[in-house]
Amino acid sequence: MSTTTAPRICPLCEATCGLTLTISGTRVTGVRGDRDDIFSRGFICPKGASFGELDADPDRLRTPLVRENGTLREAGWDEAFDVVARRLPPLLAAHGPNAVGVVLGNPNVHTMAGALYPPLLLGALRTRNVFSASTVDQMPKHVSSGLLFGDPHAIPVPDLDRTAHLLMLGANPLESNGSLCTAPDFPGRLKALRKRGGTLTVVDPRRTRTARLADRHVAIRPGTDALLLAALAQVLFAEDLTDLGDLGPHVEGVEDVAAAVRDFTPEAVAEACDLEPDLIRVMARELAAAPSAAVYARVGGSTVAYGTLTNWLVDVLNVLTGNLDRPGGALFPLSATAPALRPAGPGRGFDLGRWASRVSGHPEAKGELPISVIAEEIDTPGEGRMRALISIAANPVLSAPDGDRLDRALADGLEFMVAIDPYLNETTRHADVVLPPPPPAQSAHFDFAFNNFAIRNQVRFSPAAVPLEEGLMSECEIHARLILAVTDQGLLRSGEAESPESPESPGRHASAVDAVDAVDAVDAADAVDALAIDRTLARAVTEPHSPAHGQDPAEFAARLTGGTSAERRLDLMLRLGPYELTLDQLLANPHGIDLGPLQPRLPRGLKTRSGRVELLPAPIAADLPRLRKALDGTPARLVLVGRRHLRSNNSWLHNIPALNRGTNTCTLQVHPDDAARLGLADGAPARIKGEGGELEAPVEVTDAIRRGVVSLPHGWGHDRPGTRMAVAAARPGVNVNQLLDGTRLDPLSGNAVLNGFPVEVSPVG
Ligand SMILES: Nc1nc2c(c(=O)[nH]1)N[C@H]1C(S)=C(S)[C@@H](COP(=O)(O)OP(=O)(O)OC[C@H]3O[C@@H](n4cnc5c(=O)[nH]c(N)nc54)[C@H](O)[C@@H]3O)O[C@H]1N2
Ligand SMILES: Nc1nc2c(c(=O)[nH]1)N[C@H]1C(S)=C(S)[C@@H](COP(=O)(O)OP(=O)(O)OC[C@H]3O[C@@H](n4cnc5c(=O)[nH]c(N)nc54)[C@H](O)[C@@H]3O)O[C@H]1N2
Ligand code: SF4
Ligand SMILES: [Mo]
Repeated sequence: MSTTTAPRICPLCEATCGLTLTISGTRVTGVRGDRDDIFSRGFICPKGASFGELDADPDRLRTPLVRENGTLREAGWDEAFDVVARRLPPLLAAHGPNAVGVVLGNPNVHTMAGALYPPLLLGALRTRNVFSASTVDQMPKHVSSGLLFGDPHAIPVPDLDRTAHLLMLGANPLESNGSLCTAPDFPGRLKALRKRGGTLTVVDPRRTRTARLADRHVAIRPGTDALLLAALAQVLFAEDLTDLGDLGPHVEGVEDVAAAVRDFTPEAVAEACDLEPDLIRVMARELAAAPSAAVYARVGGSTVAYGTLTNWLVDVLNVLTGNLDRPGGALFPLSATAPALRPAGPGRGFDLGRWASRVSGHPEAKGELPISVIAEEIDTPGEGRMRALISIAANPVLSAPDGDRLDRALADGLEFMVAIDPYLNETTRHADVVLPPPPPAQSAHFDFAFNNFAIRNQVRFSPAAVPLEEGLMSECEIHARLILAVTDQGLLRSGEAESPESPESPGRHASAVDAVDAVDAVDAADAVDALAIDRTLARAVTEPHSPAHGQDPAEFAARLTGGTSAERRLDLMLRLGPYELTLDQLLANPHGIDLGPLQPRLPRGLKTRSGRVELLPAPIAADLPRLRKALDGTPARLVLVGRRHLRSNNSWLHNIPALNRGTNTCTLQVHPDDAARLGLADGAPARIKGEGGELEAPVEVTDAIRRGVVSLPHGWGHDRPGTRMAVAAARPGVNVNQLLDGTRLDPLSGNAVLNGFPVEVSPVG
């Protein structure tokens, strides 16, 4: 058997490391970091190293499943899509577009299919019941950016390699490898920051591996980062330390922010945050004095009660210290597939709450409703009830609050469910049709999403490393055929749709498809992609700042190359992008093309109505009184926070033996003083009670967590029947999200509060 190697970008976290796969025949037999990769330079972590095991997981579905008389059985592809075409369109015809919900999970930002097709699906369906992992993750950042910059996809990232001072809140990149900050070898880059004389401050209720690397660890009380950041801003104003630098002329509302944070003095927030006022002053002065600095917050600053305010304050501080949009500060990446930057000038602005969820009236954000409300939209009777669900790469039974209720709703309340997913898990076991994508080595890869968050502009493409196995279907083809099946191969109505966790998504190029004649099933992707290309080009040729401006669309389309129609869409986006690259150029550079360090770009790209950075947007001002109230509240005695482990990936890598062995990581971390107070012994089981339910988990006594806080990781709870993940089921752990009832949301973004919620803990027995 011949042995070859192939480069492949790792799809398992946001770091997007280049891997070198060793391939024997059609199997991945070895993996190492690609030393020639222009961005990752050989870095690899244990997850990337298990790519081969993941690719060959025997529990991976290799044929579609179709429900018959209550049980799932294997079926052919045509049959599976026929079932969808027979069941879903009549439901929509009878009950209207909102009768179907779409839930898009995290891996959609790690596949080409997940970037290219959901915008088309949503545009065709026109349902308001759109949910994604964004509302258990970074929706507060999108809302903050939408309000500040007019563009929810414009997310500044810390200039990790050049900054002199990094203030990091609620992030643990030594385990997560980074998020909304794509930086292969994040640990090495943090060490390099310190080595060049820079300073790192980590704010986290736990002394994480990242905190241990820092110059200063600030063990804040969970959920109070917005207060700390408001106090930092207050000190900057009070001590006359603000200096907006070159950005000054492009910012409005600075005085309004000064007035808005006036009450949040270090003394006022000290008790709520449980931090010394002097420390807060020192932090503010350091931030102002640093030659360059970046403030950066992630999951612990987002999945909290004041998530949008926290994310807004992060960028307010970057602006006030002159660090937004300058080297060494926080800059906007410019990806090779981003639409060409619009020139400076007033834009359309960003609106929230254009509609609301049916049952609880939660406002939409970025076209999505909170993932926490899926269950109630299914199990609450009445006009407009959700009767069908399309689940793509999502496992909300574990990843969203109150999985038990969602589990029941999926089982009893739906008339039809279809899932695109390689596993039969806690969520997909409820589907009537499961459509499994091929293992990753059989798919081409391009990071449409993460290049928008990369700390260096660069671009890399991996063709499929091994050919598609007999009987499997490419995930692009699956998506395209699903679109045709749910629309009954008929009219795909035109319309804009935004895609989740997928900034600069292809949806903005190819948001709409007009009409599809009945197509031969085999050519579904070709037909859908051809329409997407036509649509995109029809618009691009009329746009003055597009590279296609004034050209003949048919001639432009004829130049596109690529082994598949999805790759031709990629080629189109590259050609229309800011660097005017081509897919051929990417293929000629298998280890990537470096496009240089991040560059300042403002005021270009701003889309606010004023054409400036609007520092105190009205919805933020309206939410600040809620934060002010937190100054006087009595903190809960015990709150829970989450954590991630290097060998995990949300709920779905627990089935890989190499990543799920050794000591149990699904433990409840408790500070020794709390353990003594509550009568908890190391290793003994504890009962944890929250608003949504109770759990039992073994106690891990550790002083790495602050007093008054306990921690349990998420993504566990693999003990439900009817799944097909044997390794995970043998070490199930418990689902931390069962402690929540789904009612705690950040009001502006609809993001679930997953950190800093009250619990009671007691010994078992
Ligand atoms: N190994 C691994 N890597 C992953 C993932 C994974 O599951 N496993 N998931 C991927 C995904 S989807 C994402 S979004 C990223 C997330 O990437 P990160 O945000 O870096 O990851 P977390 O480990 O969730 O870090 C959140 C930190 O916030 C702290 N925290 C909790 N509450 C608060 C609070 O109120 N204030 C402050 N200041 N801190 C708080 C927690 O103790 C924790 O250390 O990781 C990605 N990478
Ligand atoms: N308590 C608590 N809850 C959390 C978090 C937390 O920190 N604390 N973190 C939240 C965050 S940041 C996130 S992003 C969400 C994640 O929430 P989800 O996206 O719902 O959960 P995942 O566990 O990532 O599930 C991914 C699903 O995609 C499937 N999958 C894997 N690869 C592919 C593929 O290539 N194609 C397709 N079609 N499917 C694939 C998997 O089998 C699995 O079913 O969880 C959130 N939940
Ligand atoms: S750090 Fe992330 S991208 Fe890099 S090898 Fe590990 S899982 Fe893959
Ligand atoms: Mo996430």
